[in-house]
Amino acid sequence: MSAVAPQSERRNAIAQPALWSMQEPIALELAPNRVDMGDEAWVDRMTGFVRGGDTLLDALVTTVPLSTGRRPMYDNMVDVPRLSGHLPTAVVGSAIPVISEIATMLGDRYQKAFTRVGINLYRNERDSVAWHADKIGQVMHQPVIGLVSLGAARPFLLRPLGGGKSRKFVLGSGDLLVMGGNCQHRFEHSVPKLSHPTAPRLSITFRHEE
Ligand SMILES: O=C(O)CCC(=O)C(=O)O
Repeated sequence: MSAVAPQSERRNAIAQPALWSMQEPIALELAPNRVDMGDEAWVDRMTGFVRGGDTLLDALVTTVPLSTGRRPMYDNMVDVPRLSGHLPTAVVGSAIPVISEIATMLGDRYQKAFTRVGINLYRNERDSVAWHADKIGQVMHQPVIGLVSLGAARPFLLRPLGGGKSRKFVLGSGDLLVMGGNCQHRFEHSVPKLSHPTAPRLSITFRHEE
């Protein structure tokens, strides 16, 4: 990761949230629908899982240090065009309790300990993440990765590793998407750039230990 983006830059990336959604963030009862991707891979989806998404987005952006990640591309290291960070355990446990509530709900449902929480901020339509499979798929058999999307709706794409027809999941604010089974072994995912102006979007990722 490169230098942490100053808080003013992170705050400026956030549009003024609509007043109606400035409520205390809560997670509803977890009741996702499963999409069978084939090849023993699946995606669970629940729209509107988190309420008060703008408040949560604002709290995360102002609390968590964010920086530009780097990844190898061909022979070079390149910036990933988004800001990312990890939530320290103390923040997960106390300052933003809904995060630990979600981790517990996911843990109960998928029988894993979701101890690793990260966030990714897509400041506008030019921020994105290229096709990739999660690195934990290289060391874990059938990892489960949960993500909650906040802010502007963005497409989240999944396609067979190395290319092929992609499947689009449009994630709106408060929506949950969980990848499991062989997803990290047989598929890759991306959040593409958009060609029209787009407000900020933040994803919260939940990963577990073996
Ligand atoms: O932001 C997202 O929805 C995707 C996050 C992701 O792919 C990652 O962090 O590996």
